[in-house]
Amino acid sequence: MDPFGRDIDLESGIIEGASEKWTRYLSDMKNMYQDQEAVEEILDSEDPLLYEVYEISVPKESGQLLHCTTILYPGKVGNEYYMTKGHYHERKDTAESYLCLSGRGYLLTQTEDGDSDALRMVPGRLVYIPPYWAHRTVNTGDEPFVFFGVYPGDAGHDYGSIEEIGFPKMILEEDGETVVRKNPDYEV
Ligand code: S6P
Ligand code: ZN
Repeated sequence: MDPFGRDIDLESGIIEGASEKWTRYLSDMKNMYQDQEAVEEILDSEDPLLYEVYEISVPKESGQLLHCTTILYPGKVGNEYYMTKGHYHERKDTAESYLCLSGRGYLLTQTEDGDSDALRMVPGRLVYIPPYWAHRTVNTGDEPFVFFGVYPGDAGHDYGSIEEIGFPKMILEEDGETVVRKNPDYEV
């Protein structure tokens, strides 16, 4: 393959040109929110789009780098903000960097040993996800939360354990404030 360039709109996160795009709706991750009554109530009337991911197409091979933007929309399910599903990389020894382009939110991380963290993300802030750390993002603002990510081509995604146990920390709105709370349902 030859070197190439792509244009990324730093506000909207849209990548022009030959990129792949995929989307996730509330129905795709309805069991991952704590307030299941709130989930059912929303799904009775609509199935909101939670986020879109644009990915620049390169071979998913060792030595390549994948580049993507995520556009995570604002909203809540009960008092829990819209979030991504979250994953480990299938090849667990692969890292990832996120650069926040617009909006605001949090990066939640965890390891299989039970370590966890919550890092704030604002435009211009880079967060680094070392190998072996699962990662999820949360939109705590009123605007789309947009970030750019770079990770190894052969990293892959492992959603399995996150779908079952979630993350140790959750980001909630309480009395108009954004708070980081321990996930009461989290068990290793
Ligand atoms: C890929 C990278 C992001 C996420 C995206 C959606 O390694 O971390 O592109 O895929 O933010 O999150 P998720 O957890 O649904 O893949
Ligand atoms: Zn990742």
